[in-house]
Amino acid sequence: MRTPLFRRLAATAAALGLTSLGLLGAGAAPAQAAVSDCPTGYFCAWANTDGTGSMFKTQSSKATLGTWDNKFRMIINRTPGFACTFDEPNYEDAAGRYGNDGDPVSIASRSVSSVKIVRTLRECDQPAYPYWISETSPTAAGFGDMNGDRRADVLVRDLVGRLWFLPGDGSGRLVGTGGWNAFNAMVRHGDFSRDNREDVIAREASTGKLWLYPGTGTGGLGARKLLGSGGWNGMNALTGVGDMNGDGRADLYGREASTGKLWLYPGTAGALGTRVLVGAGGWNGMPTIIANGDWSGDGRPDLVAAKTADGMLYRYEGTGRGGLGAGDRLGGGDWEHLNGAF
Ligand SMILES: [Ca+2]
Ligand SMILES: [Ca+2]
Ligand SMILES: [Ca+2]
Ligand SMILES: [Ca+2]
Repeated sequence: MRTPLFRRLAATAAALGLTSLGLLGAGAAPAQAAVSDCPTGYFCAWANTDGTGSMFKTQSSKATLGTWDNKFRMIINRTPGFACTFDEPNYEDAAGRYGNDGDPVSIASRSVSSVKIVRTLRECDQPAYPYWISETSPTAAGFGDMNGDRRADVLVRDLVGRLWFLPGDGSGRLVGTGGWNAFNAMVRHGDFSRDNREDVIAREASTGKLWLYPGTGTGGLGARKLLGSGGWNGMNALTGVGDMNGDGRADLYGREASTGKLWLYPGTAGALGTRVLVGAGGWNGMPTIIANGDWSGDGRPDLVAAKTADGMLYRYEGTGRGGLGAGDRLGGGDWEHLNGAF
């Protein structure tokens, strides 16, 4: 026979040496309540605040609640993410947001009519990805265009390690279902597999390995290929810059944390060749290094960096042979307060 939730709580409290039920929290639902009744991965609800009677449960969002309409009085969220309740059907009129901390709670609203089950909190009332709009480029090979529609695209990783492709029309598409939080550096801007499609390079935090994720040409990424077998955690900046040495293959710049040296890793046939020293030192004084294509208009990609010492932004013109010219001050100031720009 099912033991009423509150009685079970009282028994638990007694076992823990809590002599007063008041210690369980007046008004709030007691901790450790019907956890065992609600399966892992589910959102559950009861029509009363003592956890007795039948239990509602779901693993996915429900736009309407049928016989449970306006009946929720106590809930527990055991999904991997968040549960959002709404006072109207179809996720209208937000009522509450609940994390998965393991405790059942009595809820304030007595008129819940829909419930959304999501991975990140922002999805209670927004898409999982930010809003991104870009204009059509006048040239065919628009910078940062992963799907060949001449609009610059954005890839974003969310808090739970999913990867989203934002094509520049305000929409978003899931291109990585999870696991992307295993990477502590992700680099774009370059076709490393040489199929005219922009790729992604990612560094695995636990191993220091460098992986190539070839772009599919539609915003997604294909099966990965090992580019570097280890040691890449010794770099405190990795920047995809396009073709710096003029051989038609995209290259990578890496800044060595221990020396402040800047290295060019030339792209070869789907791999990286022997590195070449580009900057003998001092690059650790540049908290922000931006590879944004050709700034000077000579068709060769350049590098832009901010110096901590004076807070100014400098353009380092690509020589076309892998090297960089002397820095030209672009003007502006206060860049020393930033440690990243993309
Ligand atoms: Ca595009
Ligand atoms: Ca490619
Ligand atoms: Ca190259
Ligand atoms: Ca240039």
